[in-house]
Amino acid sequence: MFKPKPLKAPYDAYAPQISKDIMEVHYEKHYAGYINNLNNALSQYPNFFSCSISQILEEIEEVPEDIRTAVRNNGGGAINHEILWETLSTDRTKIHEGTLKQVVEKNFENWEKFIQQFKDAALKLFGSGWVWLTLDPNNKTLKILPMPNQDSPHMMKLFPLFGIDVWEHAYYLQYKNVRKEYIENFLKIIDWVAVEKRLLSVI
Ligand code: MN3
Repeated sequence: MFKPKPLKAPYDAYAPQISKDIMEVHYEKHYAGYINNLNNALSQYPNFFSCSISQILEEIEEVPEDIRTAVRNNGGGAINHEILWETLSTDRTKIHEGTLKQVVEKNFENWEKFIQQFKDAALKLFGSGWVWLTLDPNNKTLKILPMPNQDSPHMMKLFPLFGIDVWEHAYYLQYKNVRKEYIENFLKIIDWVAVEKRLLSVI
């Protein structure tokens, strides 16, 4: 069985960028629900519990057809939020000067261009989904990747470094329909040190 991963800080620690109410509902209802539904689906095929969620998603075609959609949606929902909890900061870290910045500059020319492209993609994504910064482990290139629903970059054998959740549940309680303001504020509380740690784990 998969267990929910804890947040790094209390629900109110991410305000004012993300309100306590959003963090609480997002964690306790949405995220916990994905974990629960994933466990329920996999309980018919308990061998999968010896794999990590990312391994299961990388080989999603190996998952029996009767539970594949449930695993895709809820396994994606589980791991996507785990990456979010890992890469959100309560201490307002600055852009890191090390490897992450160098790799971003190599792929996007400069940090500002990367941020602008990321914001544009997050604003443009239609409906529910996420926009990710991914690393291709084969050629070590970065890509800004919009994905619908809870689809995970792991399904495309890409490694997600961090992402923004643009489902309305992630911002509507606080920002209503003003997704642009949510995106701006969200980017102020990314833990770039944690993002760099993820990068260093695969390069
Ligand atoms: Mn969400």
